Amino acid sequence: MSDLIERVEVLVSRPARNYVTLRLTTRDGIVGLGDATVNGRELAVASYLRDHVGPLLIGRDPGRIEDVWQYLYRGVYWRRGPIGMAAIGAVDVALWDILGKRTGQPLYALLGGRVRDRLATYRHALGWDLPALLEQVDAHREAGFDNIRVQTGVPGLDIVYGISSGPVYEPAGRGAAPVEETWDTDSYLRHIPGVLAAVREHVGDSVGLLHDVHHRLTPIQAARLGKAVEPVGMYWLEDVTPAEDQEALRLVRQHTTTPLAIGEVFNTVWDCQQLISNRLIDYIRVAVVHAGGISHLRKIFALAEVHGVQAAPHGPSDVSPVSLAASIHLGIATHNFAIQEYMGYPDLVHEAFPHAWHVAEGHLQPGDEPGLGVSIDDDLHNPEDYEPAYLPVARRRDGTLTDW
Ligand code: KDG
Ligand code: MG
Repeated sequence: MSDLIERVEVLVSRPARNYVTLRLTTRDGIVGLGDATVNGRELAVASYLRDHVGPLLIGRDPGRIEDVWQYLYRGVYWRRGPIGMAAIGAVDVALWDILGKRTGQPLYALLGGRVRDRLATYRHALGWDLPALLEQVDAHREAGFDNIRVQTGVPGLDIVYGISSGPVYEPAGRGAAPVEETWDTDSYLRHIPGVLAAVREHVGDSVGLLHDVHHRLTPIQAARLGKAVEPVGMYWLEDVTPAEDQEALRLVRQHTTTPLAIGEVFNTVWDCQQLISNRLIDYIRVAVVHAGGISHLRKIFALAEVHGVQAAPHGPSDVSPVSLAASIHLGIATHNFAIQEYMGYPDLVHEAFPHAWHVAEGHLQPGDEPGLGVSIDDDLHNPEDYEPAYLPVARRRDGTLTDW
């Protein structure tokens, strides 16, 4: 049969930053793309795809998307986890891309069609101090964005999550080992409510303000923060506690009405089943790339819909334009999809992955090309460019390791 999968390629490349991209080609020349980037563990997922998954795909029917998902998930016995689920996710997205191209339809049409005219997004504003932060907030407002994530420096700390010396933030540092940062929760908790209140005062009521705590607080500290910022009227506080302790959020919830978002490090519906079904969160942040692709995200979002939880996927620069495309198509076709993070990319990344998705009037649009609407410029995906790059680690002032 001419439509079976004939070629499986795993591209590890560095157009400005590391990405792992899966390219499947059918015998009749249809190409499907998937993103398998796991920041700081790129070669592990590349090997998983090349050595264990790729050989199983040759000669398979790309139209059996759900069956391939189940085969790669149930057939492996060692289930879940970021590496395996990113690999499965990449295959799943590539198969949806092939289906779109074979039928000549943009992916959102195959996912049920538009439920909204445009997709809300949020951008990042970062500044060491309040004037620098407000400058970036104003720039996003002027560019038409209504929802802004605000991250700022903490007095006494040299490096803080979400902040960089330049305007573009890249969490992964180049080099053979992670950068070590010092973290001080008390200083952070003393400082951040005042910053968020000052930003609210500056922008007025109509702007959605988001803040990422990056897993750093104990449940009672998170509860205190949630209460302290209630007058600010946050869109959400993200990742207030370490993500694997689902019960922690029950305690936070009992103390505050500030909306809670979590889930960028979750890989399956089973990682967030309790959080969703017990209504302990307001937004689920799972990403196409890290939680098993479009097929699995649809299941997570369906569970969330039943429980009044909204979808708000992760979208930093390490989620490639391929995954972002998948998320935007899903978002335009999913009723309980609230907002898509869009951190933005260096120019070279846009050139390396030419894409139909785009920003229009402060919102995201998927474009109308068949499938994902993303291609690859092979000249910008040179395997020799790959360089080890790790996410930082953090230690408290006494030297104990803490969540980064
Ligand atoms: O690879 C890790 C980053 O993607 C993460 O630190 C970004 O927390 C993040 C966010 O919300 O975008
Ligand atoms: Mg985050």
